[in-house]
Amino acid sequence: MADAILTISSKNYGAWALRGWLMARLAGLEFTEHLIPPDDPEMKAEMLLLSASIRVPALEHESVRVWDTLAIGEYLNEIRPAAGLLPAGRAARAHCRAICGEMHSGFSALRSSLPMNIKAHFPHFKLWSRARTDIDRVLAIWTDCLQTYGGPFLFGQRPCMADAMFAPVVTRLLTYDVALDGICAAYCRQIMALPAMEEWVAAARLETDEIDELDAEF
Ligand SMILES: N[C@@H](CCC(=O)N[C@@H](CS)C(=O)NCC(=O)O)C(=O)O
Repeated sequence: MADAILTISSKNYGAWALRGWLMARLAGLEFTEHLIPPDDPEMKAEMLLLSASIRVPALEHESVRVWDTLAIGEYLNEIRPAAGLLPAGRAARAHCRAICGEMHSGFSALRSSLPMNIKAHFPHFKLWSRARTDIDRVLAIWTDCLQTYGGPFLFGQRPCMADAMFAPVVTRLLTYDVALDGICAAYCRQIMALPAMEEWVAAARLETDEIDELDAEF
């Protein structure tokens, strides 16, 4: 019996769900996955019981309920410190929290005009200029981290909270066929090759739910 329950939504469309799920995997937490389909009419009522924000991911562990991805990441780091969800050095930890915060609160043009849709592929997708600005900032963050900490992950040898926060951006860049330089393309390959990511993507591909407005190219 797992000692935690993680509530998530669609694996194909659920970018925040992916972030929380990947953090839990990176932390080595044993958890039962509770998947609420996005088109379930009872979804909001069920989610309200689990997450005060009526949003997922939501984690339940030893009677503690945590919602919101950043809070889940910090909580996982407290209960599994050896997993290194946050980097060891104080300066690197501050840097990691800063870019996680930037992802959590920003990049709205990228998030709204390139929604996560793992099953889809839109070759030659035309980027809106504000989305281009967001993508350029993300790529600058990645390049800075990879050069500062030596890769192959953002803060060095092992994936951490920041890699989980940016994982749905990696899938979006692939879905929307965004051209990348060698450094960022290699980073995307590293993320997609994580066993947990391979597992998530395989499950996303099997999902049959479709949200039409997210499947349209716009
Ligand atoms: N800031 C929240 C965002 C969570 C979020 O928007 N989750 C989406 C699914 S991935 C959701 O629950 N959507 C349901 C809704 O908007 O009603 C977090 O970091 O967890």
